[in-house]
Amino acid sequence: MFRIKKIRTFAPCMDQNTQIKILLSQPKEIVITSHRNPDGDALGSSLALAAYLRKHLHNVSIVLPSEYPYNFGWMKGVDDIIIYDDDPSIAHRKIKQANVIFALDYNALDRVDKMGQHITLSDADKIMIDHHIDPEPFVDYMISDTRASSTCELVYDFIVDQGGHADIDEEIAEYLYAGILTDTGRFRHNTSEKLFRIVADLKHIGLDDLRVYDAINNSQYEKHIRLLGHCLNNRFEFIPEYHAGLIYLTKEDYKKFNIKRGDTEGIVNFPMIMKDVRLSAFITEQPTIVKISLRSKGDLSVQELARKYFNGGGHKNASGGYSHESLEKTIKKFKEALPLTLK
Ligand SMILES: [Mn+2]
Repeated sequence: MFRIKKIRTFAPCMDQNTQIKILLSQPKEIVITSHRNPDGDALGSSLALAAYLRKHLHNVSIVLPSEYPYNFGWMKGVDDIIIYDDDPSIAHRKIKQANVIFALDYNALDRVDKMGQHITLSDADKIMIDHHIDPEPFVDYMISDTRASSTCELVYDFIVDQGGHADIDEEIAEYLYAGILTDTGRFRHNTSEKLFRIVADLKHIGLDDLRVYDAINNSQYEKHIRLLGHCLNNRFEFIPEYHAGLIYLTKEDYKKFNIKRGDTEGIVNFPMIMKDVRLSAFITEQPTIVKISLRSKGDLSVQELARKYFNGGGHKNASGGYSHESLEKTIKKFKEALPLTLK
């Protein structure tokens, strides 16, 4: 799947940013891609980068593998995103025509499903901007930093490195903030001094942060509140000896509450509001797999737990994975892994 990098005509000593700058110095056909089940960071980084590149007269399309959650429908330009699941032929054509393809907020082609094969076959120059561990080298240029809170933070850096700080307007600031806000769990993990300086700069530019917060978070419907109540009252387990909280959802729950993509966003964080909880898991029975989301407080890392036991990974305080076993077995496995994680 990995291909040999094209032989470049640029001087070998030229740094990556300068090479990308030269690449983008003429208007190009650009496709921005991000991962399946796009979240605030995938959407925010894609829309921000698209808006920036359009200011430099590039023809930009955003192509995502699957639909975005309802609470991002307010974002300007989100309706113009091409969804591979809905329009595979248009998505394919756009990828085929592209001179430059950006891969945002994902580190491996299996995160974009069938779109991956089109990206592999494309001759376009490929640029990854991402913050997940162990990126696969399917791109020509890799901007990968696992210390970053979000891909939006890295897109901010990218625009600045390209000399485009003056291009960051209120709209771009809003997109970037949406990704930063969601990927840090509303500034509860992966924050840094640098990140707060970026946010301060976005505010200086004219960001209406409270409007973005409301649009994303205070936008739930009655069924979400009922579902949350069900999770906390009937599906929550506290494991005091390991300071762990667990919420799970069965296939029947999905049917009963008519749970759609994005409806369970943030539920993993609720056990964390308990004083005695240091680690939280949200385990859901999906059609073919069982998904697990993990959160932790402070120095306690859930990255290893996700990687070792659940084919996943992520960040110190926010990771995730999946299992091909039953819901019951996955819950059992999680509980058995706790003493090994917390030792
Ligand atoms: Mn992200």
